[in-house]
Amino acid sequence: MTYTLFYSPDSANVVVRMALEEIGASYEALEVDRRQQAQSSPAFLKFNPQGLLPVLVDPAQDEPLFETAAIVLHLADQHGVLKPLGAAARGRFLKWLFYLSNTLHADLRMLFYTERYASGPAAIAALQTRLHARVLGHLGLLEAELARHGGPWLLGDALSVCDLYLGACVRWSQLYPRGNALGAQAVSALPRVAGLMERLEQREAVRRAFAAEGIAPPLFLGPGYPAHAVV
Ligand SMILES: N[C@@H](CCC(=O)N[C@@H](CS)C(=O)NCC(=O)O)C(=O)O
Repeated sequence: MTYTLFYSPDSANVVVRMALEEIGASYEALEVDRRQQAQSSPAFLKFNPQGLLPVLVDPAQDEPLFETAAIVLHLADQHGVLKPLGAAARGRFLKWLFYLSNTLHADLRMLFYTERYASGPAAIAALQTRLHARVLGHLGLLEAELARHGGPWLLGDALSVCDLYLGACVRWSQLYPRGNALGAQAVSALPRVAGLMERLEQREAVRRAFAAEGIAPPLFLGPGYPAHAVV
């Protein structure tokens, strides 16, 4: 059984790709050229009517999957890995996965595409300032959660898809929007989040996922831009 992942370098697909690599699942990756707006083409809209990456095709499912959190939750459930195994931890897993998706990633998206939410340079700059503060608040909350239980991963002892999702968000927050990203010092000021990033960076599967998208280390702390990313 082989999955198909639609991707563009350094887009949200990298969260799914890290999960696929960690699982050791068989998948093929098809690039959607965002420089040509291919994510809005009729052919791609059949897979995701939102015109957003990622999309994962699981041949065992009746429709293609979109939404990063839904895809990685599906993979974790199908393979029984990258999630807490005890029934009592299911709620904790879901709440943090949804927090990353609905709060941290949602605010990052608004920061990356501010021109879709505000008109004119002054309004855009003002909204970006508010969003910087919000993203820092979210990262501070995650730092406090890691301090509360002692880590090393967001859900405690074991790596989960939440850590992969958080890693991508922390990476992007230092890179995008180009010219007005948060900056690496915002992350290095959070020692527990930064420590989690260092642990992620050491993982072979994580490095393979980024290498497949043409992205070299450092991946999470002071990262650089890929050759042709359009986030
Ligand atoms: N809520 C979506 C957001 C995905 C998303 O923001 N994808 C971006 C790339 S990181 C995208 O496809 N952007 C193209 C566009 O907005 O035109 C998810 O979690 O999958």
